[in-house]
Amino acid sequence: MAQFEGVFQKSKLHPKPGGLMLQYGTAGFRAQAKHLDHIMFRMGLLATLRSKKTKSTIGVMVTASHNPEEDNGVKLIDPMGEMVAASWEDHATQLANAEQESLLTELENIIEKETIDMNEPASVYIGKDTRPSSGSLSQAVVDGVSSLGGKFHDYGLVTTPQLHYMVCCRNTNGCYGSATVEGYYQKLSHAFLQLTQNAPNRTDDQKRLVVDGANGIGALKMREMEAFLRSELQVVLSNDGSRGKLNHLCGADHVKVQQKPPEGLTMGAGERCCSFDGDADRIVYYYTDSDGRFHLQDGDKIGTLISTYLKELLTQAGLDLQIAVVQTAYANGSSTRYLEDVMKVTVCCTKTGVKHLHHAAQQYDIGVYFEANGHGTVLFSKAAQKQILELVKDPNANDEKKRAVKLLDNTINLINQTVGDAISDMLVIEAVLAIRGMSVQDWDAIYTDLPNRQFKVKVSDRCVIDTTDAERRAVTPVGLQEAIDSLVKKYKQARAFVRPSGTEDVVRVYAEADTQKGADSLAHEVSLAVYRLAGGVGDEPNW
Ligand code: G16
Repeated sequence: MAQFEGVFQKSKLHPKPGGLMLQYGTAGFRAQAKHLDHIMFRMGLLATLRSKKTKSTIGVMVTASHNPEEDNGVKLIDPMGEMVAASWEDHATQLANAEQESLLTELENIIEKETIDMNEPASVYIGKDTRPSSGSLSQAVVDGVSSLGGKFHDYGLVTTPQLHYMVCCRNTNGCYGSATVEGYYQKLSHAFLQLTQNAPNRTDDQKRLVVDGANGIGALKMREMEAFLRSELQVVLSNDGSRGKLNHLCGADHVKVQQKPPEGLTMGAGERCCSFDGDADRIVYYYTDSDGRFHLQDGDKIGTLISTYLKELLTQAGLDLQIAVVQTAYANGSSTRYLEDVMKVTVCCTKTGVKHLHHAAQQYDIGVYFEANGHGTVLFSKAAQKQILELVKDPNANDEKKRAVKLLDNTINLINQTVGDAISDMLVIEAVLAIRGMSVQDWDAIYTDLPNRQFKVKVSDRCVIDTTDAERRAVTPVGLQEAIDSLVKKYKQARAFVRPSGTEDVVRVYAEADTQKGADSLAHEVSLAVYRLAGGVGDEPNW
């Protein structure tokens, strides 16, 4: 234990409140910021161990993404920029919950289980969002890393996907790009400008996009990036953080769940708008029509737009690559039907959380994954990228093939393959709309969403709900699934499911039906069933 004397001393500055237990959730730890100082210190320790184990740079992002400003959280990033391996989530929970006096023992347990050579060097990249608590919490991460002798690079304010990108750039020795914020802007903007050359004569109106920055880091980074886009995209930035509160009545989560525009944004009829979330790893698009009706293009519509575009290019390029779309239980039934029946692409469904979708998407030549909430990206297998590159260089390819494969190559460079990225996704969508000459209305018309509704229910312990079949069915508490099944039967084209959130202390309820009234009523009835059978607290759900 003598080698951990430094850890022991430093840990006294970041003591764990006795009895406080937190779980590694859908995307890391998330709670009120005041409970997280010891977690950050310990995640600094864990990232250092993970770095020694993998002999690579590891990322630690201080953010609570879509949660309210008072919350905070931490996401750990593995060497290729993906979410940390599931097997280390248990280590994270063990280390986070060890009482002060058993911290070193827990640390040693992990070192032993993972056979970590403590003589290996360690390198950790750190980033943070704009929450008032993020500064001191990221300092706690720094303390954790340094107390175990690790080296760190603090990027300060960056979006979550930017940090994922940096980690991947570093561990590929620059093959993925240069590990600087400027390198990120240059790589993406170059690809975007190349792509939009294929859509000449666009008017200023067509280049204009209203962006809701959720009063977060995405707004700051969008401002920095604007100059790189050379007016090919004319961003009108709202909720830029100069006045409003982070994620408050704005941002991608608010827009998706409430199905209405954010506050603080002026939108003309028919105008193309989008919202980022608090750490800019999610995006949704929307517009209002001339009757003032709100139309949402969520993650399902984004996945459909991008996969249609890619499939068309593959056909034009004559490339036989398998393309699949990965969704979750939240995917609108209409989107799944469209993808399977009209587009004839493979669709698979995983549990919520990009870590699950990412792994499923890795099984295909091209895996397009999007959660309905707007979190997603596209993965190209190494073999697929090789085939595309070979065709780019093929002197015998005809003009149609050449054009298609060049577009594919630039699209790969525009996509942040490490994780869902609001800025990168936005540029891909803008490029696809421009190249295909589509308006936001054309995009919306690809298929019509089934009306749907999401609610949250407070229960005393959300862990009493266990689910199966990619969260589409509840296994416990007894009787809940039977209750949902009989409620669903009362409505047409209906579906409903419940699951415990992994980022907020609530149970999430999703329902869809043939009418909005039906979806609302089904969601309400299912919420009541959750409240009664799963230990609801406070007033009965109302709407
Ligand atoms: C995180 C995850 C997403 C997930 C969302 C909600 O998003 O990265 O994959 O969909 O939480 O999860 P849950 O329903 O379990 O609360 P973000 O943008 O908040 O990091």
